[in-house]
Amino acid sequence: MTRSVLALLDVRPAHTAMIAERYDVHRFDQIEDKSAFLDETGSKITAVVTSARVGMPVDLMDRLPNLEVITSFGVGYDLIDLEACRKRGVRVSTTPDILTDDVADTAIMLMHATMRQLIVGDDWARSGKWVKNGPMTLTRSIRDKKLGIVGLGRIGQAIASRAIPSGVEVGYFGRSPKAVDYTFFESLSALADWADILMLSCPGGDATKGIIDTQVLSALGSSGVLINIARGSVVDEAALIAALKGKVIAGAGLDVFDNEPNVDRTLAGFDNVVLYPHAASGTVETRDAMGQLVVDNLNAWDERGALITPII
Ligand code: 8YV
Repeated sequence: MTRSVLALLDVRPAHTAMIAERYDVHRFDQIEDKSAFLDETGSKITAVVTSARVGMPVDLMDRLPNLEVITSFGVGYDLIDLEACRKRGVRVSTTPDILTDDVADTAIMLMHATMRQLIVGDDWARSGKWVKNGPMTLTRSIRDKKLGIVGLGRIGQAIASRAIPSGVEVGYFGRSPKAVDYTFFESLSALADWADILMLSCPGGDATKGIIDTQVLSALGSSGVLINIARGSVVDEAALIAALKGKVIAGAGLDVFDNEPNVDRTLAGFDNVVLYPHAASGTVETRDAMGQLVVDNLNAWDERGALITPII
């Protein structure tokens, strides 16, 4: 009996095609009358393919009484209710590790671009301001600065190892101290007060929602910059905008936002903010590897009831 798979999106065309070759795939994002589809076919679905940004709505899971597994494209699982999955005996896989390098590279890129005002400099050279106004304003070196990392997981540690050769000192805040040579801070405010650059690489979800607030931004201070490659939900975006308006902090480099893809227009108006469209893992090489790992997890479940990279 061919397994029926519900794909909530096209993770990668080639990999969706691979899944369709082996399974009876239904592209939920392309079905007009979703409720009628679920009435008729919901009980046949035993696997779901989704992504970090689409997640798995619990009300949809309720319409899939025989769901066994969710294979997600991406490392974040803040949009998958793991407790609801556990209660239903549903297993979950993600695609960790293979995107760590590109995400860490993006974090370093945003850090340099923000500290050295790359976007301002590009405009200065491209627009003729250099001719009209002379040299661009001096920027800040990252050498000898303090990099405070919020969330020293795989990506956070990859960021640290990339930054140290550039002459930064690393400190971090997280659930607990790790066996690393970096300074652990007992509180986020203490880390922000110490840091020149506050780097967000923690998971999204309820536990980290809005933890970067007015108090933390004030602690980071007027020469401090914020870099976010975690989730938009981690930052109180209204507080960030107020801090940028009031020059409470010096700038920000952001890959993730509150209401993606609709970036707040005020945020987009600051020339000391570098914006990137949640593309930290967005390379052909990494997204192909992520797509393949989604396929491999699904096939492993189908063949032997096991997952390669399980979360639960
Ligand atoms: C997504 C991400 O994977 O992996 C994550 O958690 O946030 C991104 O890399 C990508 O945008 C596909 O949803």
